[in-house]
Amino acid sequence: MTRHQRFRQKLQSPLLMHAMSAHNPLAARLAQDAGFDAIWGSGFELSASYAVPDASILSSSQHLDMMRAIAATVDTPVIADIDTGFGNAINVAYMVPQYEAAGVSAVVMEDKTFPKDTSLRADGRQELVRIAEFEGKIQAACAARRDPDFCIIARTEALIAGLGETEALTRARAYEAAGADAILIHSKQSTPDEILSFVAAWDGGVPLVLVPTAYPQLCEADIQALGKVGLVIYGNHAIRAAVGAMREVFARIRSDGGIHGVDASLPSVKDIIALQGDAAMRELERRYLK
Ligand code: SPV
Ligand code: MG
Repeated sequence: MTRHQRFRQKLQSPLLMHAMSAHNPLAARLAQDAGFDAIWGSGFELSASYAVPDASILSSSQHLDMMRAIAATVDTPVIADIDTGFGNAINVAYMVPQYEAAGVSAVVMEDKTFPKDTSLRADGRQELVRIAEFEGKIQAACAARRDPDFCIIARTEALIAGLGETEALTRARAYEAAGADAILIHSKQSTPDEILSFVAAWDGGVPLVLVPTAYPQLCEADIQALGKVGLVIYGNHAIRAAVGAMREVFARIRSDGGIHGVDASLPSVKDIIALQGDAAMRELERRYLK
């Protein structure tokens, strides 16, 4: 079974799939080792790793190159966060085959205007495109894919933009009709109420996708019990874990005046060399360095 087939089958199965964010191949490898079903190629994380806002500042090629590097490193399916599709339906038609060729198994495209602002920013600029315009973008994405198992996930930001559940449902239904394989419904409320209400009202045939960053109390068992959600995405936990760990270690080295206090608690250099694929290189050495 191909990686794309595995992803599609799991997305459509009654079992909830989980995806962990990654901003580089090393983070993706750690997520794979931890047992996540998929890798979330997060635009937020990649932007943060360049220390720029998640506001269409990075180019499509920067994101695409990272997705290619991640997909080449792990066997786990990769879901690429293509933001707004980098323009209109024409841009989408040109971008989707490139993501597919990069080895990713799915793209998530959101119904905001380009350039976007990130969803969870307080008082962010959240403007949505017309429903018909986004339908065209979904249709362009579906028509552009070459492997029928490559998934197109449509994301509505109606709740993020404060437009309410009726608008969110209208959009989600329209996006399913336009060909989306799943609907990502995002919320930045600190309780899951808004999302739970949307899920209860969802009458479509395709699975929902949740990103519970703002309402972390909703755990996988609760989401699985809802029955309509196929995928939960942990959107920024790789970069937040990295930032927290680096801050702590850097501060300790400054306060200790050296690395003696942190050394024993850090992953060893041997561990990092193993993560770099040392076993594979040793095999190449054994075979070919004569
Ligand atoms: C991302 O991780 O880039 C996302 C999820 O799109 S969020 O940042 O919550 O919008
Ligand atoms: Mg994003």
